[in-house]
Amino acid sequence: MLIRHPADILPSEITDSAVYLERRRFLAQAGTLALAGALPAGLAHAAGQSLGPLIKSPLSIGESQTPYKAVTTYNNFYELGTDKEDPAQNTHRLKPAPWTLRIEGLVNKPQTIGIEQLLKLVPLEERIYRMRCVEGWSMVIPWVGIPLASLLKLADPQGSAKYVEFISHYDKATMTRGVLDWPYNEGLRLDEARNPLTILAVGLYGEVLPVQNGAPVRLVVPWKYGFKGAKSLVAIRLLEKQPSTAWMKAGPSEYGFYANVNPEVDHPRWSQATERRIGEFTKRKTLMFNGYADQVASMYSGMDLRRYF
Ligand SMILES: Nc1nc2c(c(=O)[nH]1)N[C@H]1C(S)=C(S)[C@@H](COP(=O)(O)O)O[C@H]1N2
Ligand SMILES: [Mo]
Repeated sequence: MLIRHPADILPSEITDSAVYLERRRFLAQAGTLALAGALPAGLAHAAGQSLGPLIKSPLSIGESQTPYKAVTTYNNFYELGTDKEDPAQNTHRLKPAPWTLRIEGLVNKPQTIGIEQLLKLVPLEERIYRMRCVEGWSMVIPWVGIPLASLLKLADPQGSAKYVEFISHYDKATMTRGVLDWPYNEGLRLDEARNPLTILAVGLYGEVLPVQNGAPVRLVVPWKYGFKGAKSLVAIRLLEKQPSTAWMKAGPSEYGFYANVNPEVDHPRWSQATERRIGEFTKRKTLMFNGYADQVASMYSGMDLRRYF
């Protein structure tokens, strides 16, 4: 018979993590449980654990935030199922701890960083970002993250590095087979990767990232369609040439490398001019670069954004 210390049992094993979090929140509000410290050590990196004091970023937007419940139950994470409700129900298929992230390729100082180490690298920031899926829905999510630029600096990219590839975890024993050419991967130009808006997210709503949102660490690029934001990253690779991506391979005419939010360039099968903000009924007009044009448009000056879609 196997007897385990309660600290070794992940909350996702006891109950769905979202339910767990709601219950913990209730307990905290009721004053029966202090937010940090009172939890057993084994829960240190479980979804819902508070990430402590955060820097409030001036890059945050002021629009009303999409409720926690919607952010964590309406997800695209095909490895955990292709319906929006699947990822939250299949969190047991991905174990976010222990976890390491490699930074490799054309760098002078390759890194293998444990998740706990990553959390302490630079002060964590809250970044409230507008997010837009290519399917036509949008959310406002208060991410917790670190600027990707600071991580890249640590690895010291070589002069020949021009692109960055992001590779998600994949385990064919537990995850979806077929659909895409796994592992899920994405890419950015090095200047896009270094843009101050680009972050690696480790949390949302001030707490450790739930599995369905890409635990323990995922990319967030708010001026691009959501598919750029590769989840549950195991490697970041610096390259000389533009990498192909899982979605480009699956549908080259539908999913481009740039993936900049552009209401003037339709998806071949639907218009991209409007979007439905989750929780709202009337559609909104989609904004150029998802509303971040002031911060990012200069990176694309002189480029034909219909060709480089
Ligand atoms: N590994 C991986 N990353 C992924 C996806 C995926 O299927 N697998 N889906 C992408 C898409 S299409 C979107 S819109 C966002 C959704 O992120 P969210 O569910 O956390 O809002 O994740 C992106 N990252
Ligand atoms: Mo998406």
